[in-house]
Amino acid sequence: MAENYVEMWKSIGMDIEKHNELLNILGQYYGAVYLTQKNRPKAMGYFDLVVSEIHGLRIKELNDSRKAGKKVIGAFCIYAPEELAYAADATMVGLCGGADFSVPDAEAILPRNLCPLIKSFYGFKLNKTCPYFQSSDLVVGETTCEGKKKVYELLNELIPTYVLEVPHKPDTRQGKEFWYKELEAFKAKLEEVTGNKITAEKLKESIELINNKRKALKRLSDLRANNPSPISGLDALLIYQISFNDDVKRFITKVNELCDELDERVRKGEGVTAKDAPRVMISGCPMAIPNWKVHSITQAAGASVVVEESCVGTRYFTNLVEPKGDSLNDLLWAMVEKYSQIPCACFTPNDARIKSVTDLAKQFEAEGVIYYTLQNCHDYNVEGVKVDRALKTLGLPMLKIETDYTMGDSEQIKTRIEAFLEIIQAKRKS
Ligand code: BJ8
Repeated sequence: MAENYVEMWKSIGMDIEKHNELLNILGQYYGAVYLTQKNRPKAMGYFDLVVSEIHGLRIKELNDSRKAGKKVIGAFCIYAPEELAYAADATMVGLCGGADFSVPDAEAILPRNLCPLIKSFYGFKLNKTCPYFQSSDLVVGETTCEGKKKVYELLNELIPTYVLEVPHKPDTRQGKEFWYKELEAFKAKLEEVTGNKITAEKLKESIELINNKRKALKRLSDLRANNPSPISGLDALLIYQISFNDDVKRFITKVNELCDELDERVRKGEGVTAKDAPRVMISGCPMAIPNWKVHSITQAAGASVVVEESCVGTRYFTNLVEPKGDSLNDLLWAMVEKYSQIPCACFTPNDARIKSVTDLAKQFEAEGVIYYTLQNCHDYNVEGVKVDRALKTLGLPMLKIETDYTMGDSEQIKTRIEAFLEIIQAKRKS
C-alpha cells in the first residue's frame, strides 16, 4: 500500500518515515491477532480489506471528497453528534488513539500518569502519523473526563478544536435543556465550517442514516447471544472500531451482509468457539483501534467474548434517535433524548450503566465479566465498585483489569484471565 499513497500522505503533511514504522508494526500485529483466527466468516474479508487500506484507500476517499468541497470532522467520543455533521454534508471520523506507538511523543509534553487513550491521540497529532487527524478540517472534543478536557486546550494549538460541553447529570431537565443548547451551538459551528445550512429535511435524513448504522451493529451484537457465537469477540470488536471511520452507507451494507452469513451459521448451529467455552462479557473503557490486547488474550485462553459494554460496543448502538415530529426542534430534542441515554462513567449518578451491565449479562448469558479500565481513568475505575456489587447480586464473578497500551503486562493479564476462567468452570460444577 505504502508506495501508492506516499504523495497523498505528503500532501496532508504526514511524517512519512515515522508513518512507515507505524504501518509495519500494525501490519504484523494485525496478522498475528486476526489472520490466525480459525473459521472466520467469509464476509470478514471486507473488514480485513478496510484495515489493510485504513491509511490508504479510505484516506484517499476522504481527501477526494475534501477536494470536492466536503469537510471532515474528527471526533473522540460517542457524544459527538454525528447526525449533525452528516446533515451539514460533512463526514465524521473517529480520532481516538488505541496504540502505544504515539504515547512517548505525547509524554514529552503531557504528564505520564494520564490515560493512554488521551496520550495516544495527542501523540498522533504531534507526530503526524494519523492520516485521519491530518485530513480533519475541525475536531470536536467534549467535556467528559478531566484529562480530555485539558488536552483539548493543547490540541487546539495544533488543529482547530471545538469543545462541546456535556452535562454530567443528563437525566435532569436542566441537563437536557443545556444539551439542547449545546446541539444548537454545534449546529451553528458546523454551518459556519461547512458553509451548508442544516435543514430539518437534511437532519431527518442523517438521523435515519446513523440509525441504520446503529441497527446493523445491534443486529450483529444480538447474533452473538447465540451459543456457540457465530463470530469471535475479536472480529466483532474490529467491526465496532471500523464503524467510526468507514463510509457509513457501505459499512451498513457490509455489516448486514455479514449478519446474513451469521444467521445461516446460527441456523446450522455453527460457531467459532466450542459450545462449552466460558461466556465472558467485557465492560468498561472504550477500546480504540488497534487496542485488541484483552480480547486476544481472553480468546486465546479459551473463552468466548460475547458482548462489550463499552462505547466501542453496546453504548454506541443501543438507542436510536426517535423523533416525534419533523421540525428541527423535534429532531434536536430527539437527539437530546438519545444522547442522554449513553451511560458514560463521567455522569453522576450513573445508574443506567449499572442496569445496562446487568441486563446485558442476562441477555448474553455471561458467566463472568472482565472489567476493563485504562490506567488513570478514574471515572471507570471508581465506577467498577458499583458494577462489581451489582454483578454479585446476580452471582457473577468480575475480574478487574487496569492496563495501558504496552504489552509488558500481557503475561500477567493472561495468568489472571486463565485463573478467572477456572473460577467460571468451577462454578459450573458447583
Ligand atoms: S461517552 S467513555 S467515548 S468519554 S479518555 S473517560 S478512558 S480517562 S473515552 Fe469516552 Fe465518550 Fe465517555 Fe464513551 Fe477514561 Fe481515558 Fe477519559 Fe476515556
